[in-house]
Amino acid sequence: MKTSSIVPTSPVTIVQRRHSVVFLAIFLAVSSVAWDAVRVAEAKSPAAVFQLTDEPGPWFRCAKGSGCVPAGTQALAVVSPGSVIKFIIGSETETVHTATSLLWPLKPDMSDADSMPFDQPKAFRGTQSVTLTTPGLYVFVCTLHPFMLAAVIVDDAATTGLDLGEKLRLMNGVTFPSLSDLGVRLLRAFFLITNPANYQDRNPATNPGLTWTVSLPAFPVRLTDGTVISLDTLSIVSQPLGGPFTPATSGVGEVWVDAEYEKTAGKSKPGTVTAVDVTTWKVTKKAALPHINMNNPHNMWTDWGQTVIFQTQWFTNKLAVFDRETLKLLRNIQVGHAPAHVMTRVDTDQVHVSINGGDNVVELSPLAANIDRKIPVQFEGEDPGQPHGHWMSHDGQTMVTPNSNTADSTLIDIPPGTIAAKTPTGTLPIATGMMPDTSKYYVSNYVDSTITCISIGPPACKSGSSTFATKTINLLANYDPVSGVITGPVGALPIQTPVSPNGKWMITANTLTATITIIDTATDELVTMLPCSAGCHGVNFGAKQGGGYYAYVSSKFSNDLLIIDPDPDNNGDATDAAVVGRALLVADSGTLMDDTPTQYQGMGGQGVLPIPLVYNGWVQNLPPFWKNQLTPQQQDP
Ligand SMILES: [Cu+2]
Repeated sequence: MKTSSIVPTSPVTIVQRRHSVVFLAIFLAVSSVAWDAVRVAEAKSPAAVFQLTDEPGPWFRCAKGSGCVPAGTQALAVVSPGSVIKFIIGSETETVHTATSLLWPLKPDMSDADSMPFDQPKAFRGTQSVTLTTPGLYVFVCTLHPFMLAAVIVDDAATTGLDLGEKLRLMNGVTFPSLSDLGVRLLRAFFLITNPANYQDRNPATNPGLTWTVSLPAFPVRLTDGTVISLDTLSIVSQPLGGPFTPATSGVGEVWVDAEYEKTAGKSKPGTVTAVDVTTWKVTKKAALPHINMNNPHNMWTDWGQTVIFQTQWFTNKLAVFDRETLKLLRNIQVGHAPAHVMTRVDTDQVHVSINGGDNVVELSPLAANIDRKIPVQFEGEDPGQPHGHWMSHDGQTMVTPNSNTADSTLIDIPPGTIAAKTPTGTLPIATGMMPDTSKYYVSNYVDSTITCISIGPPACKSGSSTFATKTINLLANYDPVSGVITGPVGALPIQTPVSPNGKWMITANTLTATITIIDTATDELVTMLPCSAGCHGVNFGAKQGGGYYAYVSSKFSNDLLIIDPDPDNNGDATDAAVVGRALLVADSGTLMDDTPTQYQGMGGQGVLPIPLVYNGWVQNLPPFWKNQLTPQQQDP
């Protein structure tokens, strides 16, 4: 097959490839015997092999095969109909993943493309293959780590431009024209996410003009109604970026942020844990833990004394524990595949780690010295829930999990470790937030762009003057996916969604729209939206000096931390919420470090942990040193 050696890198080579595909089609038309031989050959040698990695950008690295197309991204393949695509989860990653169809084309009769949807019953190590025949754009995602993306374009050689498909369908069933605002946003997002050269550098020292470019390749693509455009016309060119600025009022303590993609000299795997002093807004500490090759640090919590950082390594099976002051490693304990989030239990100081690649939450003894229990999130015989961002109640009695694999949420009675309730959610539930009185909790549904409100006791989810056991809040209600018209607060692909310590607001980081949405828990309605950075991801609340709270927001494809004041005039109403500061996550000469940053500095913002902990239940346990820095109201929310 002549096509196997041609790798399109520019429109010119695309055309060359097209000619050879046409030639191949003619050749095959005269020989069905040859066609069979080709099918056998394809089955043996896939048109594209995606190697799953722990490396920022090429998480699905198109490793070999005729289809791999270098286009800034290394996660794109262009293949002919009938091609076999292979996914390998092996030596280049330390944990389990999935290769799941996130998006696929529809046939003219509006039915799904052949072989779609494509998924596995649970996260795995090994290989999976899928044969793609229907022309159009396919995007594959890991449902554990949803920034891991691969794209395959199945191109019909008889048409002009690479076929993206007339209409596309998301894994939750939503259908939209490829030529639409949503289609364009998703295309840009793919080339942004999978190519770190497109990330936002907000450091004036390395990006003096503070501009941002997202480059898409100059490939001709065919969209709805046969419209052919060059993909690079969708590029974002030299857009101005906000740089660092400091809030007028200090915070209390420090904020730790997982810069999950930052590379350092002393290890092969990515990720640092970065501390920002919230009175000087400087990076004071950066832990890379090179001696354990810390891999993709994702989420953190601390103990009663605020002395250690519990650090999940999302692309391994381990939880690291290090000293918050000295960065000295205390232990690196095996907990289970793809540990995602960690929180403590206020009554015992035990540590709970969600096992995203499995079926349970691990409970460890104080300071994570030993594993005490594994608490299942599903009933016996059910598919593993693969829980992600759990939340714990103010009294240590209740835990809730968003089960990314089973589109539901589990309410766990912690002392006996039993399931009190399981409630259906939207597609790919990823994080939770809970009211300080344990009356209700919220689940963000990543693919649906919705929030599910779930009552814990009597109905507590508000709709007008009524209360309901559950409620779905649509973060896209004010958005037209075709025209792109926005008529109110909007959030697409929501992630972390904590409730403020005083129970008044829930703040959600939305990764596709780069927006922060705020929901008033008294009405369970959206009240406002604020701009975020690319890949908006993590949120947690810390104390504002003199009273009130700041929400600290991290972003994956940017090197900043946003400081949000949800209620600047302190009247309980969040309609005047504002971005009051932006801190850089890049080390400077005053930063205590255990390794030297080399690449993607401060990038990959995910877990956020303000010290001292100020959530109800945790704040009461603070040592005097921290408690004395809080107002009476902050000490007893
Ligand atoms: Cu993954």
